[in-house]
Amino acid sequence: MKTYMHTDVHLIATMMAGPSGDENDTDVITETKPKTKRPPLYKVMLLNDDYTPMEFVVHVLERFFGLNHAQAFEIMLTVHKKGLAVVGVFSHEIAETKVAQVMDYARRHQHPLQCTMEKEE
Ligand code: TYC
Repeated sequence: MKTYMHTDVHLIATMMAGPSGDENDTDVITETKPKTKRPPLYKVMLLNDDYTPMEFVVHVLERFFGLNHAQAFEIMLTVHKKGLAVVGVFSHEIAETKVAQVMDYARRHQHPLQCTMEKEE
């Protein structure tokens, strides 16, 4: 189980030289500031191929990515024309699940459709 809590430690040192002539007092104050960091996000991408039917890709986008038919058709066409497209951005665990679901569904239907994930910059 990963956590994304980071802590910065700032050190503040003050040399005290009072009128007493005491030059040796040293106060050291340590402040810790908890810093929350958002977990990394992952792009899930669909890759083009020459064999998977367009209607199957549209169905996959509706079924696993919650897109309506028009959105799904548009993204399918982008993949078809450009070679690939980002179909969603998720946490590592959700992205892995989406990729596995799509790959398994395509395999069961004997289509070579490929789905991959990549860490967002
Ligand atoms: N290029 C495929 C065809 O012409 C359609 C297709 C689109 C396949 C998107 C994969 O991710 C894909 N039948």
